[in-house]
Amino acid sequence: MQAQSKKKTTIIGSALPHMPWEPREPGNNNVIWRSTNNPIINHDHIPSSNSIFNSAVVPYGGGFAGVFRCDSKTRQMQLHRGVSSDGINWEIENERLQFLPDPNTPTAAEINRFEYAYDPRVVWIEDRYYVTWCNGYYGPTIGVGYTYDFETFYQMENAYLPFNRNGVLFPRKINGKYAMLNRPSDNGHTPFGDIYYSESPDMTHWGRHRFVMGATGGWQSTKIGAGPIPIETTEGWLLIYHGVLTSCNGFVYSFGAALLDLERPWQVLHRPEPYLLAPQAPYERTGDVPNVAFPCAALADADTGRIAIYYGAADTAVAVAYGYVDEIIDFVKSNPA
Ligand code: BMA
Repeated sequence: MQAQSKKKTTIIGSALPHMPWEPREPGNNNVIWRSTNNPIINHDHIPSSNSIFNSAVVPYGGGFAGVFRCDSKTRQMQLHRGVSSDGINWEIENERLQFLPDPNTPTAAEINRFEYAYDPRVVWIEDRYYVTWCNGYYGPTIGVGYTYDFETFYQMENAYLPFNRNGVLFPRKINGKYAMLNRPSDNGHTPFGDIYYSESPDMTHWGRHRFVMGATGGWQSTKIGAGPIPIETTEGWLLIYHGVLTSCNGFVYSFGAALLDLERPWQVLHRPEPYLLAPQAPYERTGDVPNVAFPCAALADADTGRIAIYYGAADTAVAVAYGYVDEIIDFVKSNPA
């Protein structure tokens, strides 16, 4: 493995020279490595929070913006907005964000009510930032909304019937349709779960569902779910996803990577057996839910191939890990499933 050097560039996207970054420490031979600032957001970062974890960030303006999962001191699961100049130090609003009904969706007001909201993803598509999240509507399903400015957020129709989690949009239309990975589930802690692909002409009606990949063995033997927005590369969509195993003490959440076909993303090109990161740091092992590393966002610099993965640690705090896209792709390709 190459140390900290720029290799071939494979990300199809924009340069992001100001993204957060720390070089791999000498002697660390892992494909990705943790920030020395972890956890970058602690559980009590805002006065109202019990915990802040599985959260989504994107480049915005000259800096970054995000939608954060902040569980309140009543243990309500909520979304909060935040901004940062460096991607590490965040100003998160103390009050939860409240979606307005999308004025372009005539029926949006009918479902614009708050039950709970968690595990957001955010992506820029065409002209706005779309937010998807696990939305309480008689059980968990995928909420869909958007914002132009991270101040006003509009809520559209839910994408699916309950129960579904981990709705993750692709950053562009595929074959002329919006595309979303998702994970049908149950109303509880779901002892199963495979990743599916769905498409939509209008961000409202979702269909033509395709199986992408399922739970297999080891760290991903119980269930899997898409993590950050897939990263487009010349080798395919780089999908970072979480995998869960069931130990005698409960679920253990790690994350790994796979490559999906660019125009038919339900076709898996490569999927290695080993994980990229398992909960082994103290802040991943200990917290409100021990042994959880749950990625929801990634920043990528197309110029240098650097990637920063944002993940929730032990359902308590937000952490970051770094890597090079080319090394991650080499890892994905050289470890056949
Ligand atoms: C999942 C979701 C995640 C959470 C994980 C571990 O079902 O609720 O938000 O991080 O469980 O508790």
